[in-house]
Amino acid sequence: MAGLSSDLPDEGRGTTFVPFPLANECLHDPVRLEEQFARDGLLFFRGLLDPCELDAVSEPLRRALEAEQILDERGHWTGTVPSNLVHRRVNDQVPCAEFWASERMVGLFERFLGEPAFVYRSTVVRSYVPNDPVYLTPIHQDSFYHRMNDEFRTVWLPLSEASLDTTGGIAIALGSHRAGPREHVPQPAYRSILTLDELIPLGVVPDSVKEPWATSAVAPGDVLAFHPHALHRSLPNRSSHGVRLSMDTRIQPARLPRSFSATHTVAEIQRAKATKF
Ligand SMILES: O=C(O)CCC(=O)C(=O)O
Repeated sequence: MAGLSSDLPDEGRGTTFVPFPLANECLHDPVRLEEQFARDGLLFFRGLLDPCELDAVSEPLRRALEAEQILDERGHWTGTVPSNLVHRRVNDQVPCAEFWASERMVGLFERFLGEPAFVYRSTVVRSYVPNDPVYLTPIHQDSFYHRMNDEFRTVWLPLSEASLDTTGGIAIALGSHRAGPREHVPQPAYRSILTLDELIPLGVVPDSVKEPWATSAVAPGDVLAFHPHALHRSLPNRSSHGVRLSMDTRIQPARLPRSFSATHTVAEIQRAKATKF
């Protein structure tokens, strides 16, 4: 029977992190790209996008956060902690689908998969304020939540600067995908960022992770892609006034069948869940 983990959100204190291996040099070499991905379960590209290309999503995001009084006009945190309702309203105001459909992103996705890609509609836009660890994601594998196939990749883009000592970011256990699916158990110290019910997220017990944790300071323009079985988690925001902004979606070969979460936005998925009960 699955155990119940009552750990407080693991703040990563005491954990030693290695940097994400850089994949920039492999971008135009499909064989090396595939080798690196098979070894690490992730591809990290520094400065791959021009930060201006991200304005199409980061400007509406910042405006939505200002309207919700989470950010002030200087882009600093106001001290207001967003509820999951606010997270959802903000998520809805960012034109993610249009951004992913841009020629630049479509070209990148094809390079990552080596074939035409389908982009999941369920993009998650994250705005993590200081000292609010309950909405961070516990250690998990995306394959646990998106089960149609194991051929998808998560694509994660920072929309603000983030690092271990400032606004946090994301950590991935290097090579952890190679051990396949892991047991996920309830993580009662966490809450899901976008669901409106009291659903307790499921995650992997920290002590069971033996692979080295990797993270790097990130900035808009960097691109991270990772394997469905790669163990990963949010890192807490330790800054005084910075809000960590990022967005993530999944891509899969266009030829494969598509799950409900692939073909629906987060808001649509939540509405569908609400009408079932
Ligand atoms: O951005 C984060 O903190 C976590 C992202 C995540 O869990 C995911 O993309 O699956």
